[in-house]
Amino acid sequence: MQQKIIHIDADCFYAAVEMREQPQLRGRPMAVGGSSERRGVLTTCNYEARRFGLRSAMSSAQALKLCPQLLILPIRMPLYKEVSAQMRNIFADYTDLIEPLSLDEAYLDVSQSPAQGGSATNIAKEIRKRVERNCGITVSAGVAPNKFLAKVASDWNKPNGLTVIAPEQVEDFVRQLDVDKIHGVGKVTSQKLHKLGIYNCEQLRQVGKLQLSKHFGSFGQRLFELAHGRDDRKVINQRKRKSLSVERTFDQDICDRQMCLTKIPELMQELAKRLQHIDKQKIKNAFVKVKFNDFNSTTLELAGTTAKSEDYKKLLQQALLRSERPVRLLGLGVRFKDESQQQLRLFD
Ligand code: TTP
Ligand code: MG
Repeated sequence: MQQKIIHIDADCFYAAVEMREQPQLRGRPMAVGGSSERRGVLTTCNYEARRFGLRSAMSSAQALKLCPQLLILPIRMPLYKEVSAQMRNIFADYTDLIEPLSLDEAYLDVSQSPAQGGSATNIAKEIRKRVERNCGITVSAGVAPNKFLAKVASDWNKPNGLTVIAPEQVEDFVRQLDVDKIHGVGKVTSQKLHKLGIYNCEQLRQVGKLQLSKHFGSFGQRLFELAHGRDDRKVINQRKRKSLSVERTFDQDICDRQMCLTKIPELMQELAKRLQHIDKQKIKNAFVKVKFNDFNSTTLELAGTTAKSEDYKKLLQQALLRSERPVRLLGLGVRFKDESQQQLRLFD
């Protein structure tokens, strides 16, 4: 059966999260990394900085030489992990088949997804919109019949781009594709290919499987397949979704406990929307999550409920007693019954 794969990759991820936190950084070259005094390197930089030739893994000292006005911010992993989890939460609304490659990158197999009338392109559009609205960063997406092409596609119109390679476009797309765009073709292979006069996939095809194997071993065979746009790797299944939650990170941390409680109705509304297609019988319990401004978080659960407003109020009141610190994030969610366990019980 025809696969529909979406590959998502956030744009200058760590830098984008920092720009979201401090909007005054937008429009000027900035990076995230270690300081030049300590022989640090850039983890990434925004697109303004890339115009100066700056790249991930470049030493901070070298970067400052190329771009003296560069601002280098320290790395804040907990923050990036939080945004990554929020992104995955959005992906999980469309499919259980999600394969994360890193914090900011994932493959989604939406072949069976009923969302958007089954249109992978419209699912990708909706995901891009929702990530931008909820996480304050942009992601680029590629839609294609397999993993290889979806990844090439997400990179095609970066930043903030969407590229779709429909099955009938694969042939034309792949013929003109630069061999350097193939994942796994690094500097060495690329130079070797260029020496053989091979720059694009059309030329790669003409060389033939046998010659390619001779020069590149088993990778040569793979190159031949990819040059035809063929890739049968599956998206490696993530565990089945065990919970669904909505959460809000506040622009300003909230000190007032009463004020936190007033946030419940709007979160409830969002939760209800997300739960509309889900059988309420599957819900096992309700939980709240509170993250304090020191990034410590706590969750509190209530079993045997269908997630009512009063339940969340009670849970939240209790959870808020666990720290005196201002509140950074609030979440409401439900956990689902384990269906495999239910199945087993039937046979007991
Ligand atoms: P990438 O997706 O490779 O890069 P990016 O998101 O910063 O930029 P692009 O728009 O080109 O996708 O990596 C994701 C994050 O991983 C990146 O923001 C920082 C981190 N990272 C490192 O820490 N070291 C590295 O060498 C690279 C490449 C990334
Ligand atoms: Mg990225």
